[in-house]
Amino acid sequence: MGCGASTMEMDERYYEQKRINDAIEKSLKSHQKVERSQLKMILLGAGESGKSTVLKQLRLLHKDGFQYQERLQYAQIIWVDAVQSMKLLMIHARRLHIPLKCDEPDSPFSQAKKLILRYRCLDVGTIGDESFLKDYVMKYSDGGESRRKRMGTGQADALWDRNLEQSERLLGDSAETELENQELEELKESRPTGDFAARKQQRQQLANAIQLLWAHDPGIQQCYNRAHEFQLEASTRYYFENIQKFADPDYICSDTDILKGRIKTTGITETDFNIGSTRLKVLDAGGQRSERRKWIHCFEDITAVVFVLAVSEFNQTLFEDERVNRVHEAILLFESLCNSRWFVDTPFILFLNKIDLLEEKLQQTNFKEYFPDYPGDVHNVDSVVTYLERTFLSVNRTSKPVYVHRTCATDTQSMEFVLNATTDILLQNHLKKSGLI
Ligand SMILES: Nc1nc2c(ncn2[C@@H]2O[C@H](COP(=O)(O)OP(=O)(O)OP(=O)(O)O)[C@@H](O)[C@H]2O)c(=O)[nH]1
Ligand SMILES: [Mg+2]
Repeated sequence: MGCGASTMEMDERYYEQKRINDAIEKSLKSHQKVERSQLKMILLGAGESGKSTVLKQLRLLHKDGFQYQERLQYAQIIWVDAVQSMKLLMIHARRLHIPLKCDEPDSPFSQAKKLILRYRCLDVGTIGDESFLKDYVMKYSDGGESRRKRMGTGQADALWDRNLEQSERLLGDSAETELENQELEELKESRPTGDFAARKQQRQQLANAIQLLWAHDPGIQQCYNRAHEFQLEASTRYYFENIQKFADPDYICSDTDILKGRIKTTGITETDFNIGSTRLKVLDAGGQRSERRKWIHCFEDITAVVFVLAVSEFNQTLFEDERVNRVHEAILLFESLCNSRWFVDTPFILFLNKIDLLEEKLQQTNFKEYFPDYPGDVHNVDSVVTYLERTFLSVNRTSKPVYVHRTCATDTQSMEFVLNATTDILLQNHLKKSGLI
């Protein structure tokens, strides 16, 4: 009778089905676990390479963009950076023996020069909390300049950890600090009651002066073309070309302005994103030398490293050490990170950033002067970038993949594509590691 055989068959089929169901359930559970688990991506690279700008693009793409307060703060920062940049161009023109039209007496140009040089950058009306104001004073007070450089090397930081007062005496900084403290107090006091109409008028005159010198003093343009010989903000041209809107004390920054604006990162910031069902934490680390000692504290459990290189900076030196070429420094930094024990099998994504500025620069600069073994056409952007890409990939002594993207971090449209590709890589690698694909 077939009854016994059919029971056995049914048992077998039942157990087979159960095995399959169990396997599917297990796979589903681990899939859910992976989806719920948080991926961690860290942005690394030298100072000013564009890490925070990449983070800003991620915020535009996957979060609610920028807050009102932030837009006000950037308006203030950009205005002051614009005036400061024009001052720097005048000062360095003199050092580089570039004749300036504004040095000729009794002309509208010399009036404009006086107005700009006399302007106290610590303008009333600054918005922000205590720590923002302190950074602001540090950045723009006359005494802050030398101290900022020393802090960039980490020298001042180390001493400050031990004893602030003693270190200031050692560094001969007490006068500078006193000046900064005084300026901070003045700034706080003047905040609510500044004469708004007078300030608005003063800013308008300054904006006109900057516009005049930028457009009609050939010496200023000549000096700007030699800006790689000193330290000038990367977005200076943008600030000058839009100076009238930044002069308005009521101006609220657009997304593009914020992408162009610069606030140096100190420490490491963490931002959480939800991308589909995946949670992604992005760490943005300050890139100047003094900041790098903090990096190691967050190297654990990193899903991927995004290393940002500013390819346009091949003829510039570090802010914190003007004897060191920025791209040479970045190669050494990339080599040590890529081969570090922390990231043995952590995928790296290399952003060859500031491609737009490289294009501009190669029209008038000989790349071979800075990289003598470069074999290609010195004005060919593609060839130069390929050379830099090969140089970076050649220092990877591990078997892990290094994915490469050419980027312009300030361009939202192209960054959307790059960032989607980047998060895909992250997810794929994570699934692979978890044995799910
Ligand atoms: N034109 C252009 N400017 C860029 C690009 N990427 C960044 N910048 C500008 O470069 C400046 C520095 O960028 P940040 O993102 O602050 O640099 P960072 O790497 O975070 O610098 P640290 O915080 O000091 O480590 C900003 O003014 C940006 O607007 C780019 O691809 N093209
Ligand atoms: Mg930054």
